[in-house]
Amino acid sequence: VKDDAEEKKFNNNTKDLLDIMAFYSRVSGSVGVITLQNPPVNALSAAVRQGIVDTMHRALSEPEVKSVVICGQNGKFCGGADIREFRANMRGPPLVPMIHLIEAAEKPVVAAIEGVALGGGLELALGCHYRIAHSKARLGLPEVTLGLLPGAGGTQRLPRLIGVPAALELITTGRHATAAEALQLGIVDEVTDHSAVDAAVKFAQSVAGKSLDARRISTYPCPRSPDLAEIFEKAMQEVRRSARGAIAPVTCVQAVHASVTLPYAKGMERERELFSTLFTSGQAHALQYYFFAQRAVSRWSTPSGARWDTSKPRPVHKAAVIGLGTMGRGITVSLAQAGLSVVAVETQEKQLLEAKQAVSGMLERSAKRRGAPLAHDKIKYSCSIQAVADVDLVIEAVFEDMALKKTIFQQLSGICKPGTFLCTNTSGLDIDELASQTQSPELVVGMHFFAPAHVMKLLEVVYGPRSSPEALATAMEMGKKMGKVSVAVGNCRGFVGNRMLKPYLEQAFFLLEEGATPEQVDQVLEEFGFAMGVFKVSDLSGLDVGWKVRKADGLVVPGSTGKSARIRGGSRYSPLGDLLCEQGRFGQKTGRGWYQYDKPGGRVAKPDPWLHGFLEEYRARHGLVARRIDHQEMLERCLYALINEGFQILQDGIAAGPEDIDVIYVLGYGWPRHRGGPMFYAGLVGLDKVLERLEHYHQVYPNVSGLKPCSLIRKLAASSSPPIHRWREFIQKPRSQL
Ligand code: TC6
Repeated sequence: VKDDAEEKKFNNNTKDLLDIMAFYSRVSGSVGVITLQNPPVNALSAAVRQGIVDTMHRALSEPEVKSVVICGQNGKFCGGADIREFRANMRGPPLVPMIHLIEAAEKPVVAAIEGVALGGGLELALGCHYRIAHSKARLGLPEVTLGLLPGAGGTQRLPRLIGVPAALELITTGRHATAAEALQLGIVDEVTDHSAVDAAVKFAQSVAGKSLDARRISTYPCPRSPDLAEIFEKAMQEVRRSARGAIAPVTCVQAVHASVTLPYAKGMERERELFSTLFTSGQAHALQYYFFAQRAVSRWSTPSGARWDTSKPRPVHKAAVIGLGTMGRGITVSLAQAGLSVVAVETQEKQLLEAKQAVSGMLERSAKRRGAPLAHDKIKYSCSIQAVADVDLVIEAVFEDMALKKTIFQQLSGICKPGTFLCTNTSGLDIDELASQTQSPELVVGMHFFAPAHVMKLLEVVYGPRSSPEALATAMEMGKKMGKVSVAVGNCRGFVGNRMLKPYLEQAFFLLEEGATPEQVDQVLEEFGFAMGVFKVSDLSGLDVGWKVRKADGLVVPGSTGKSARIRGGSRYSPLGDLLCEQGRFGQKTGRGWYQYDKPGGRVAKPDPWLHGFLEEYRARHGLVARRIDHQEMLERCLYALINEGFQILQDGIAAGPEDIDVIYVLGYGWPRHRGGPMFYAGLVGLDKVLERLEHYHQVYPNVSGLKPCSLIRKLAASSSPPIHRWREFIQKPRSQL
């Protein structure tokens, strides 16, 4: 129910802002120019929409004005609807009639597209009669990535303009097209290397007074071909396969289908109907939360009060990578592609040669596939660690072995020029222990890359208790330069990602002991939306990795029997992973693990009867009676144990906020993006419900510490489960660490 006084106040405010949100001017006497003004991306907020409507009316009513240009300030046409408004009461003129007003105009309207025309921004341009783009502009309908469909006529106009197959591809992937591609597809009429606004004004003058009958896309018939039914069937199969449970891509196909089967007006009704369903869905909420979370993590802070806006990064021109195994190679490629000079060090000549060839191949492949720069000449290879003497930053990427890493840090501390940042690509070792090997511990930080390092977007930047804010800021900035999403995390065993993985994996092992198979557990997780279940991932990354860590921790006791075999330090322990490794089953690389593969290095996982027999024998040996475990229990135990650890991490101050954890899980661990991340998911399920289930499982399994609800989740649930953006208020500030 609208509050009249409030509405009036809003309208007055909007009126005050009109000149700011859509600026009107007259150019060359006869062209009305409407400039969207809403930094940073000229999103179509209520005030901008109001501004467009008002200035359009003005342009149409002024007899001197013969044509109109719509553009955006600061070289950006428009980034689409204002996503921040989606969760508030929608006000101001709606987008669809606003675009109709433009399309129906009797004076030609030309869109001058610079920077971006995305989502509602492109839909606005499609309502114009002509489109001129700058050669560097990017155009697209990315609504699907926000759990929506292009609901301002995009699903009805784009297929009419460029045909069904191309429209389907752009709408269901949400990808951005370059101006050159947009020209080739027929989305824009002209591309210029100079000012698109100047070109559009000239163009507008040239078309003034011409008939617009053939320029209104909504009046076009949708291009038809005899294989349309097949095209839709294939598109539907493809989105169902790749969407992993996301509903928006499927709904996008349905909306485009309406453009072919229904007249325009009816198609628009169908678009609105489908849009409304998506708009209120939990998935749209999750994806929009994730959009802002991914941007929020760059505004990092630490418990000691160091912050992104008060800590200055130092420029890095030359970097070094020590150790050219799989990770070191990927990091070298990323650094070189970011334009840095790189010294790549591997002490064994043969390995160095192999690495050089591999890195060249990786550079060539990513140049071919993703248009990345061919940066061979940026890299200098060396067998000697002395070669790093003049670099600004070193990333050590040798084996995950503390003794070896310590030796290297001692060497680096002596070799490098003063002030060189020393970073380690460890996935969980103590940063402080490494820092203590150097003369300047404040220059040491962790940079935890994910394999393959030149492809994966995530970087955990780990600050130790003595890392300086400048070192942290520099590593964060380096990540950004490499095209990564960097998340600052505190120093603890496994940091954020791997620390949360531990209780999750533990539950998966326990489920096998109690009667499940790896296939059943994986199926439940894949149905939830994970790209791969926990056992398939484990086979892919190698079972020996965790085994090595457990051995170093003294958890592996070969040949142990009886009750003690399944207890460590008073807590339940499953030796199943250790037993598989003892059999030489390391996963894909040995052709056997939790599944079997046709050969070592094979990728297609098949159920292994040997493993099923092994599990039966194991249960019999330990007096365990297999039971049928339902899907709900499997899912809850795996996910809630992981989420519980996430709350503990927040409470310990290792992650600054839930957004940091969610971004790490989506980008690094295959958590389905349309579920927002584990912490968002917990909020969506309801913290009281998650707490109740954890309490239940902890009662059933009192010796599993991972199921004991953390005090933060209790505190939040007791405070009526506040929305996720308020959780930080409930986290007690730990004592200063930096
Ligand atoms: C739609 O149009 C639906 C239509 C149908 C309706 C019926 N709204 O990414 P950056 C903020 S759905 C609000 O760091 P870049 C962003 O949060 C929309 N805010 O910059 C950030 O704020 P912060 C379809 C937005 O240069 C700041 O702007 N459109 C919006 O790396 C800078 O952003 C899209 O999906 C927005 N639409 O990339 C496009 N866009 O500084 C979404 C950005 O407070 N946007 N912000 O953190 C993008 O993909 C990128 O922002 C970009 C610019 C490519 C436009």
